[in-house]
Amino acid sequence: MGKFTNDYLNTILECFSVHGKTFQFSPINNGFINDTYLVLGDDGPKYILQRINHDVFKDIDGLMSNIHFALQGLQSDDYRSIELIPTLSGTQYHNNVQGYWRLMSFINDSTTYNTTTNQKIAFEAGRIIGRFHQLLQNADSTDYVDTIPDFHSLRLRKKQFKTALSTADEPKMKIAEKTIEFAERILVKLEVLDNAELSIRICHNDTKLNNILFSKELDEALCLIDLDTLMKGYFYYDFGDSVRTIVNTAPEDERELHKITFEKDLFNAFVDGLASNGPFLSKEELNTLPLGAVFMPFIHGLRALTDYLNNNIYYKVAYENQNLDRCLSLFDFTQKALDQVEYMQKVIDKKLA
Ligand code: GN1
Ligand code: MG
Repeated sequence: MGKFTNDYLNTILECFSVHGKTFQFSPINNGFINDTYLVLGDDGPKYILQRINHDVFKDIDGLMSNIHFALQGLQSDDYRSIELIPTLSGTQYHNNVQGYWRLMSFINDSTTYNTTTNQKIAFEAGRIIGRFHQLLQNADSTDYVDTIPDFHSLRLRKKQFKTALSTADEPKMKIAEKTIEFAERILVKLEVLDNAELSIRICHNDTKLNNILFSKELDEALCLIDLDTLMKGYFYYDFGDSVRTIVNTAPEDERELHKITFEKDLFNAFVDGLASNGPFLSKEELNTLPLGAVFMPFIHGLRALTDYLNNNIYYKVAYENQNLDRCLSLFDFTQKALDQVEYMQKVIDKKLA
């Protein structure tokens, strides 16, 4: 059942405008930050209940207001809308001693995938991410709060990594020696991205494949979920985070590194999906995408490595070395993406220019 009992969670639901008396709760355990429950009524899933991680998200009002603005912009016949269910007093979340709770509508007959080998899924993922960006491209960026400032800033992540290096236990440093060397090398290679002149967009910032909702029956992408990190950013963030989880058929903590692959067919299908929205990216943005696909697995790997060195203070871990395993896997894909930078640029120029 997880941390909270059914009875306790039912008392939380009583604070929201919902019909029905008692519900069953089934934890959804694939996130690393929030506590998430599927809320089941008599006739199946009804809502998604989440306790927002306040250690990570300090500005809950800013976060909820970002989501609120984005949901207003993400209105279109070809984009499924998610509803925030207000509390009985009309607020967007409920706060009690256990934290900050919010409730969202569940979209029937939908599903998510952690990985895929299916080109249709890769195409659909590209299509919906492009659509998300088109729908938000005229958003007023001053409406949006930087809820985690510098979330994908390499400068910040490098600084945090260096601090972790200076405080980590010797045995951990020894185990991760080669990995730390790899990190130092890639950090230098990615500096060029900092110099690109790019437009600021409202980004999702966590576009891994399992944050895309698909229709169960037809495998059509419906919308993006998990809007917590929705903030200003560059398109290559969302591009790179998708590539790392769509083009690689192994999960992000895969320990058998030979299973980690850069699947060209899936990459092409994903880019075709983006392109199916018509052109919306500038030449400068297109030029950053291949390195973006190196950048995103790298920055996640670096954050996991930093957290491993810090004794797992940020991510929820299922076992002691999970952060290191995630890092090794993410760095392995980083290298595989780096080997394909020229190839990616060719495909992008052909399909997206
Ligand atoms: C975290 O918990 P989840 O899966 O939504 C993290 C993302 C990472 C992801 C795992 C706020 O998100 O950046 O992509 O783990 N979110 C935050 O790779 O740190
Ligand atoms: Mg997330």
